[in-house]
Amino acid sequence: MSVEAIKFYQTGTFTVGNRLLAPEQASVQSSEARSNSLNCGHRACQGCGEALGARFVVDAALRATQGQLIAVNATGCLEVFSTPYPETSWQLPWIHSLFGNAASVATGVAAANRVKGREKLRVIAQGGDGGTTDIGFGCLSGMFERNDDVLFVCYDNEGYMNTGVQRSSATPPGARTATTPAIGAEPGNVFGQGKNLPRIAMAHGIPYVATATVADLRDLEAKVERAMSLHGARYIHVFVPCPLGWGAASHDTIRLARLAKESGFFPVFEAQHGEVSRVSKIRRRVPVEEYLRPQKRFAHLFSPQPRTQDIARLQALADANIESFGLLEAGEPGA
Ligand SMILES: Cc1ncc(C[n+]2csc(CCOP(=O)(O)OP(=O)(O)O)c2C)c(N)n1
Ligand code: SF4
Ligand SMILES: [Mg+2]
Repeated sequence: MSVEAIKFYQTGTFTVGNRLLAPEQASVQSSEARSNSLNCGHRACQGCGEALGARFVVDAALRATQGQLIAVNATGCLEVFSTPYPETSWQLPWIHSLFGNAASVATGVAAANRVKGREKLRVIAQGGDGGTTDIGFGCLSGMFERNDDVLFVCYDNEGYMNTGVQRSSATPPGARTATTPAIGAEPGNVFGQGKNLPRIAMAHGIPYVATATVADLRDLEAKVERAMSLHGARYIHVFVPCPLGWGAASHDTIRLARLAKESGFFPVFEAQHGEVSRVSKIRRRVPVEEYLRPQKRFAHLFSPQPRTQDIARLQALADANIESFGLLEAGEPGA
């Protein structure tokens, strides 16, 4: 499948697109037949990366399945802002699970479809990083281990945003959250290594694991399409900036996602049956500082005095990703 980056032909409008390309190369969003799965009227904050990511993911999954799709949604921002009872912004069959059991509910939906002989009906489960890396982790691991026919999508905004920005196991070191305040000798998140869910998913040997960001939406769509062309347990981890929780400008969502990728802080790759099969190379390497500075959750690393050791620690995480995933083009310094 050839994939063209999404082009914004008319800056300043909502026109997103690739309309001038052949239909098979055009993005899902540029198609008149797009399903608008997550409709207007939802209550996400301005610039919410999660709303953007979910819209692209579910629309792509709907196209890939010719509309034969059921979504299971863990508790979290995505569920809360899209379904204030009795309203909903979803344009597909959608079920709200508990905070921690979206993977199990999705497994049940897939099993029910099988029993009913609805072979074409596919299942997607989605949740935030808290619902995935923390409370939902056991259910998800079980879903992977049984190789249940579900695509699970994690929208990673690095914290429990729905309940007021608490720390999760996906919160980066040093970041300020409501439960890791920027005070004392070690301000911000004191816990260090985090929990690398894509790597853990790969360790289960499942057919497909991918990471993506909302800075490259065509890449995200293509990964969803690839995942839906396969059966068994599949996992996509999408990096989705959260302006409210990160203390970032709402117009910086795409820029921050791009900087996370271009600094190596968030590696973008695909893996099949436990082995990395493709990585998105860094196009213009930037220091991690460029990614950290626009976010108030890292402000204490720069003022009143620069906390050089903490910044160096974050840079070291990015460097380790660059090294282990081979994110630099051959010939680039450090490659
Ligand atoms: C068992 C249980 N504990 C706590 C909660 C409260 N709760 C609902 S959503 C949420 C955090 C969601 O964080 P995340 O999964 O990262 O999604 P986000 O809101 O960041 O998108 C919490 C703590 C709950 N609903 N159920
Ligand atoms: S708090 Fe963050 S994740 Fe939740 S709706 Fe606002 S921007 Fe989106
Ligand atoms: Mg979250």
